[in-house]
Amino acid sequence: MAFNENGRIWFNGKFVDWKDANIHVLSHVVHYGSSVFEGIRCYNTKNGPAIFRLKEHVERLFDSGKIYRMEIPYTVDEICDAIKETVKINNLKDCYIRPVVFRGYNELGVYPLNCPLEVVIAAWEWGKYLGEDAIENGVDVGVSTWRRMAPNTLPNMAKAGANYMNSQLAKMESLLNGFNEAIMMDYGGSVSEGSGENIFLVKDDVLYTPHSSLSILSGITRDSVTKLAKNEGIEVKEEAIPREMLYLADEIFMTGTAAEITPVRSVDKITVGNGKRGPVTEKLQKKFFNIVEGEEEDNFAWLTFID
Ligand code: PPE
Repeated sequence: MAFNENGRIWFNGKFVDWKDANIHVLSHVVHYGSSVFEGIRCYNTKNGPAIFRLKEHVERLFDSGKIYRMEIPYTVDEICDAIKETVKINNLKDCYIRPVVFRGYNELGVYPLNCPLEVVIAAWEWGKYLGEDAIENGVDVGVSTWRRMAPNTLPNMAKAGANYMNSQLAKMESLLNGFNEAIMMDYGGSVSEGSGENIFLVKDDVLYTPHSSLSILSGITRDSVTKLAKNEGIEVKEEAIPREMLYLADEIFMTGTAAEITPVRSVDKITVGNGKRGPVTEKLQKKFFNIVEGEEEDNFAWLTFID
């Protein structure tokens, strides 16, 4: 992943040069993690660049803001337009888009409401999140000793910067232990999600994923995969998944905007299935990539074209 530092960033309604998109070190967000953000992908389909599920992402940004009493001074449509403009002005085709809303500079102290809200949209090229061959060959994951946030601690439904301190702990631990990614349990000990992905497993042709009450971010890729699977006649169950199901599953994959659909080939050094991408995973990947690459009809109306 490399930034193109010649790019332009949308900063509170205006485009500024990449190097000028700065904030003060005493901004509230730097000290207390007071931000909410999104990660969105734009794909270079054969009919031109198109953003995947733009409106749903922007609506989730506003939902995250609402939880933290952040009144974003733009409409959903204005942010959608600004995102399209950001891709366009930077001449990007395949890219990752990062809108972020945060509490800026005025005073310090935990109480945030006297600090101004700042809204920023940046975009850059970001290849495969978990490695170039991960989509085909899968990744090795470890169950983290860190759990996902318990209810009444930090709201998992908000995609808040502060949540990613938890993700960082799990990610560092997993990489230092020789894995590619972590899977965290929820406070009750059942499977929750990865540091930046939701998780699915296949057992006897049924697709399982942790229910939204199990400390997950309600992923938009998760929702897309669920819809694709149902459309293919695959049964999908959202429920509590015990840890040991990870060892017994026929197939496991992780989903996220950055990670897309990435197979898991081992958990805690126990091989998943036969250690290769399974048929259900492959089928769903194919459907997903066909849609985002424009090879197949966009029947779900998931794509917003830039031009
Ligand atoms: N759970 C977490 C904790 C998470 O961060 C993501 C996305 C998901 C689930 C999947 O959500 P969705 O993208 O709507 O399908 N993680 C974002 C940030 C990754 C990063 O390293 O930064 C992403 O994939 O954009």
